[in-house]
Amino acid sequence: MTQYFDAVVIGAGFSGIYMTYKLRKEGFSVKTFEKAAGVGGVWNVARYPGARCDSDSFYYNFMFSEDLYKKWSWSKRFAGQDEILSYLNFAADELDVKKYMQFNTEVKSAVWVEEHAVWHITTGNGEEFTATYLISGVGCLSTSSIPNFKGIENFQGESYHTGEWPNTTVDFRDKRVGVIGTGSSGVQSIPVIAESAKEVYVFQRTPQYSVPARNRSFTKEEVDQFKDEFHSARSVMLTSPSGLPIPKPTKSVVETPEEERNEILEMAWEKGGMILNNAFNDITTDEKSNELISEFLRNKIRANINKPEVAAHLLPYYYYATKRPILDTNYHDTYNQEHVMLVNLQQEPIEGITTNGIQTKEQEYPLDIIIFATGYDAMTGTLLKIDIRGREGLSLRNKWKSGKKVETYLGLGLAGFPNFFMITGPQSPSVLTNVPTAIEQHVEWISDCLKYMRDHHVKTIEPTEGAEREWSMKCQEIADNTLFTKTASWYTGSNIDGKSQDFLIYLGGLDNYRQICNEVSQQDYRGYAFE
Ligand code: N01
Repeated sequence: MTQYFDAVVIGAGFSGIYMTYKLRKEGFSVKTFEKAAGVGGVWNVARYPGARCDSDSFYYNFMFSEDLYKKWSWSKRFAGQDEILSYLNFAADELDVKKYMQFNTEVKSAVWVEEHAVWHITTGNGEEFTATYLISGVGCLSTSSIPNFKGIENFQGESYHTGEWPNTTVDFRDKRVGVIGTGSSGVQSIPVIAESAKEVYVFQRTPQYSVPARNRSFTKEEVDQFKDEFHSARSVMLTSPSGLPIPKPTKSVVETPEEERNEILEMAWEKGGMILNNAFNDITTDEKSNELISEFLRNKIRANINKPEVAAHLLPYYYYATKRPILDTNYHDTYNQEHVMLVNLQQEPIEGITTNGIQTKEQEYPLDIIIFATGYDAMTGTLLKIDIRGREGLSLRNKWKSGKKVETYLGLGLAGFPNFFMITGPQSPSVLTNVPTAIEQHVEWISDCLKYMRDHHVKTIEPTEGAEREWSMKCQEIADNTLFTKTASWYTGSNIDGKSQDFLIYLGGLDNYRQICNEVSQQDYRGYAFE
């Protein structure tokens, strides 16, 4: 017999854990499906060497509960993957949600059944469920992407994608290792791999700006201080555009006198973390401002690399921060080591993968291990792996198919898909904020919406097409007034062949977004249709 739940949640990362807890607390029955063997989402699978979060650990956690917050003590300024995974297990146990979760279960399809106003959900295990509400907590970066290199299947050595790292130790000793990709994953893993590998070849298509993380262990006094400052930090997080306890920047780069600007930049560089890219208000909107910061960062690279001919290949040229800002630990210094070689793919593109290694236009690089740090089919990729069908059989794959604009309402809902909600969906602030803060806002909004529906005997809720179009245009308009759309990145979908080129993140800031969502619910869910 098909089991019924009020809500089915997909994914047991930050989103799924909090959503499950909230729904149970409000008295809804819930089943949460997770493909992996446990909670953690991306932190359960991106176990590559050096994997670490680049939001300060005491803010990269749940903050809806002071009690929960104070029970956990982070060991370092930026927590590693293993510590974050332990934290998420701790949080799921404290909130007692694992009993509502079914692991090792991939949701394959979800079909809206008009007659009964329920979602019919099928899993990879062949089980079937029905639910009034379907809630996606699949994450923004959970579908790995490996480019379609010619001959990839012929490679005789080991190969790994950073986002699907095995749960065992990969031994780099005496190995020739090739890393393709220099985004956050490549930049974090390359210095760690270089510690033990015999030779490391970095296949770089786009050189990257990077700021030192300046990671370090916390003292007991610092840990206590974070806990004491819970309320003051949280109140800034709830009103800042980034969701971090960093107030809205007020200074323009170009309008700040050179001496003062350099002082601010040097201070931000020394403190490390995301301070630098949050120090001014026009880094991603004004070309001159952006160039001043970009050149500051290029000069740091020039100063860091012993060989000017290598430094020349490492100098980025795109607008700083229009790809995801990167924090590193000894990334650029790594190129000063004799056994670390940079291969500039702008000069010698990859032609294919051979049995023996990587073949570029210039030569074959023999390798024992290839690491694909080549990123993700972000924002939409994971949802599109599930066959989701709304009213009259409307398929999400068709709604968002290549060549069509991706449209959502608030990044939360979709016209034609009743009672379907997305946590950090496309066109919400998500990845351009501190993600757990964005997740908490969405989970609370969705939970309030379901309570409203229950209290008002509403059977279905669904965005109108007009509201969806308006929101999507608004997101694109905001993005078009920035430098973000001038750079090819996973924000724009350009890293995936054939994907439509839309800017998939709301850039108006989490503070404004929160206010808009609150107005929508206060105005009886403006932009939604009820039945
Ligand atoms: O992936 P990416 P990532 N040939 O897409 C290159 C989050 N994250 O896994 O720039 C050769 O950023 C590609 O080159 P180019 C974070 O939000 C967070 O590193 O397209 N190269 C690029 O260098 C991050 O932004 C953390 O020219 C190819 C790289 O592969 C997001 O995840 C840690 C290629 C992909 O970089 C994704 O980061 C890790 C090809 N055909 C991840 N195709 C932290 O919290 C792609 N590339 C610290």
